[in-house]
Amino acid sequence: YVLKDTINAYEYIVELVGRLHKNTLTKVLVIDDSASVRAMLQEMLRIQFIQVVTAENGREGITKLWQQPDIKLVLVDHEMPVMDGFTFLSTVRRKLSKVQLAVIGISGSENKQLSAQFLKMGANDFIAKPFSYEELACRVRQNLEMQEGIEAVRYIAFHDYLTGLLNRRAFFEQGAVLFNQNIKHANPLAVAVIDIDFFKKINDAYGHDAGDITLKHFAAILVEHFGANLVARIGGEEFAVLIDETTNVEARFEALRLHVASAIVDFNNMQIAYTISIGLTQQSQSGLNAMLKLADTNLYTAKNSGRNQLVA
Ligand code: GH3
Ligand code: MG
Ligand code: MG
Ligand code: MG
Ligand code: MG
Repeated sequence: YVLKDTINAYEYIVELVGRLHKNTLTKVLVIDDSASVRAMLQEMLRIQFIQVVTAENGREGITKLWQQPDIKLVLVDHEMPVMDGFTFLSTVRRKLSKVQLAVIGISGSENKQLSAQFLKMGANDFIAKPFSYEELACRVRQNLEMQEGIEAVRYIAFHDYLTGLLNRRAFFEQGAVLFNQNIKHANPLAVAVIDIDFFKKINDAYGHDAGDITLKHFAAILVEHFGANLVARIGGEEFAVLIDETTNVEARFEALRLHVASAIVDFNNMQIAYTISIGLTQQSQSGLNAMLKLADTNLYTAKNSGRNQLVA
């Protein structure tokens, strides 16, 4: 009875925590033609606070996967009617890499080649039946942790630590993708390069920390105005925006400039005022770099014409 009560209490906690964290629970897809295997795997994962989605064959698995892009990991059987594990895997890998989705193959077959085949076809890992609860838990954990680690590294690689904006690398990579998509559909684009005026003087007069706060302050204003677009910190006090529409763009950047010019940064009893210069172009070019060059030329003109202005 003591054991039973303990199990009941544990189950209750699992249920409760599961319900509380419904939205943040890691989602795993289990694909197996056997209802009892699905039920067993579901139970084993559920007590690890994992949200389980199930499918009876590869085809159903594919459908669920495309419908639920928040699925982080798939446990897939080998032999199944309609679509087997290998076909499922090769279909998935045409769209999602090992880094984007972890797939663990499972099979009870005597054929020892299966594990190697699964791995060669792009599985992240393989579990042979019969397996212990411990082994399943460890392998699932390990693969999920690896995904999380890669995700964290990717975030760091593409974001600026100080402002949280996209960094220069992300701007050029994501910008090129956006640029090519829009060129294909003949959509007009706008590119702006924004530079804080006399930023060196802010550092000199108020200190480097105040300079950092000013950069964060500007980044927040920039997101307020252009958060729906591709916004990045591409240099020390230089920012870039790529917009895939051209209505009112000049007026919107002018509003940004005026907002900054009338704002005050409050830091350690210092009131810091600053301005920005903006180089904007809406002239279609063969590539993102060419557009940036035009925007840069306009920025240079803005700087040489007295700063705190927009040149388009
Ligand atoms: P201009 O109006 O011509 O742009 O003048 P400026 O002083 O803004 O330009 P300059 O290129 O001479 O100086 C930029 C300064 O920005 C130099 C550098 O020390 C500072 N800077 C670059 N990155 C950071 C940062 O992350 N934090 C702080 N506090 N300063 C930075
Ligand atoms: Mg099977
Ligand atoms: Mg500057
Ligand atoms: Mg400069
Ligand atoms: Mg600069």
